[in-house]
Amino acid sequence: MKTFIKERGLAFFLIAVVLLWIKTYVGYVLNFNLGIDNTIQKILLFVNPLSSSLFFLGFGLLFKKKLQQTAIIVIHFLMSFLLYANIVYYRFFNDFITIPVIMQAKTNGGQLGDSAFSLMRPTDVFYFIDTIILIILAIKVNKPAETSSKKSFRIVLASSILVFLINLAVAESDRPELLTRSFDRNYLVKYLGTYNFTIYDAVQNIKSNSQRALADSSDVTEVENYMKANYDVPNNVYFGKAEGKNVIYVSLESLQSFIIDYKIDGKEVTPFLNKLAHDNETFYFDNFFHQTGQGKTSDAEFMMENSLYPLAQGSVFVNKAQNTLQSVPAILKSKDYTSAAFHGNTQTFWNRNEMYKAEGIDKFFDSAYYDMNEENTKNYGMKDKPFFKESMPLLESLPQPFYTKFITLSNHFPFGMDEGDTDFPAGDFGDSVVDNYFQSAHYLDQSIEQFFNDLKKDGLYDKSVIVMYGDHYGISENHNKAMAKVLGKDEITDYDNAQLQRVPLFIHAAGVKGEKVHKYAGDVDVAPTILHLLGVDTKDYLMSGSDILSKEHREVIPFRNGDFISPKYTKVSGKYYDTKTGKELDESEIDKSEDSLVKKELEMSDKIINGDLLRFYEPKGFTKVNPSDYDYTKHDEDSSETSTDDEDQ
Ligand code: GP9
Ligand code: MN
Repeated sequence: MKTFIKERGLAFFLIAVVLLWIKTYVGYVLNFNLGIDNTIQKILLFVNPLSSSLFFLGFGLLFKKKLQQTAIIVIHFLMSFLLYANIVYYRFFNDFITIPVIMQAKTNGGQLGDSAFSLMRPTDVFYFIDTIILIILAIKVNKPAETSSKKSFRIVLASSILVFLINLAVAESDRPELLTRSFDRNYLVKYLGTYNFTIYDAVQNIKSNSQRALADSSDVTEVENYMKANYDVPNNVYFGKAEGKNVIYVSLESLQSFIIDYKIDGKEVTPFLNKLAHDNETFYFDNFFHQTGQGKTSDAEFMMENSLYPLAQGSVFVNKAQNTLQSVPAILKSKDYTSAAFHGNTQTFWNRNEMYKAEGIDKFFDSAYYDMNEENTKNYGMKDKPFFKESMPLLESLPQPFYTKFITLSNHFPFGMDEGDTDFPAGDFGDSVVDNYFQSAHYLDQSIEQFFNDLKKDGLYDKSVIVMYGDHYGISENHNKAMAKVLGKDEITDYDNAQLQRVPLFIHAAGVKGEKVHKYAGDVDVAPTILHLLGVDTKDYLMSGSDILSKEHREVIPFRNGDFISPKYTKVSGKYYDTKTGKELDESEIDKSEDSLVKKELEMSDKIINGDLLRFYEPKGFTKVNPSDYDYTKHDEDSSETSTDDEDQ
């Protein structure tokens, strides 16, 4: 260590590190609204620029003499530039620069350059003053190192990696699966910093671009043949029966089917949904399974809108938003539908602001449109009751027919509601997460009832198809002990766990008689079902799903990890069970055709997504989506609601 400190030129390096570190931290605090909500996050925000400063500037030490100082200055400048570019970008978009954004800026010509200039301020000189200080130091004061400092480089590299690993470990403990789930750029920057985020983003892009680059138009033929052979002829009884109606999707956060008709202290947890499950105006599907992967809510949205499986790793919304898609909102454009998404959270979460553009969603009412005061919000954003209330005028302002989706939030892990939000009794199963779930599910149920009443009041109810689905499980396997008590079982086995992936699906189509449907189905099946009800034939589209109301509906439901469930078999972790009895089956007695089908299903969908094959495919009557036609920045004339964003700066 002594020799390390003694080496000539090292003082210069250390000054550069400290300057960049402190400047970056100040830059974060003054410019980014990262939602820091605990001490760990505060500490991480301060520490994270240190490892990057050490790591990148450390490469300067590989050079000799004057070149070493020049290299350090150049790296220092480039990093300052990256920080500053993010700051300017954030001032308008409330988001961070990603590689796809840079590519998009290229195709958009000089537009970004012009608007970037208008976002710069004279005080921004601050972000380059330290680079200037370094230049002056190099010229006037400091003597350059005689030799390249390979040893120092190694020490610096090792310490920067150590600081980074500690940073990452603490970040992961505060936010598990931070890197693999990659939910929000805000989160990545909050925990790891802008520099690490850029590296992360570049790696993700290289990975996905190489698969895309290797694909060509001939690859689409195999997928097309497979999917067209699997197309299910629509059922005459239902085809077109909801033609011209509005479409309202509701994502029921974390709602699992076991909650339907469940009672706590003799009281129904979800009385309103229970009524829908039993009336003869609503289709209720009691063997419907979520098929989401790491992208959770966003994976469910992706399947609902594209009828393709999500990715095996990471979120398709985050990783493939640059793909060409033929999504339901875009398909409905040919029938003059306007589309809109409603969600009381920031628009960057799950990269929705980018993906929705690729899906051709016209409007995105995100947190900027809602009164996000403390009483109205909990963890990620709006509580469901004020969310639906405040959504009504926005919904009513849309031209009809419309395609809309509402993403609810308050029934999200860890489920605890605020005092006064519910008087429903908590469960008593010795696990606070499970116990709270009943209260927040009850609150969600009441919010849906309120929404239905408002739709009835303004006449939209009779003009709409309402589709509601549980987006994914709410209670993970970590709570199996309490779940066994909830279900009155001795234990939750792998087989039980697969059964617990049932989520409720309701379809209420005004004027169409409904019933309880026991057919097995999954997320990818909803899009063809709804399109057929609306009178749009899906035969020309490349979709993985199978219309649930078709007589030919396929009842084998793949899970994203390759397991599956059908009325016959439940396959979990390589073992087969009889779905009816739960009895484990000997592999030799299994008919493997369902297994092969599941593999093929996932493989074909993955080919489309990883190869971005829809760019080579043109369905009849479909107008290609151009994402740059869409803009979700809230401008004042959009609504009279107050916005907390400073997009007008
Ligand atoms: C956040 C919401 C919840 O916007 O979609 O995300 P989840 O963790 O359920 O995917
Ligand atoms: Mn969710």
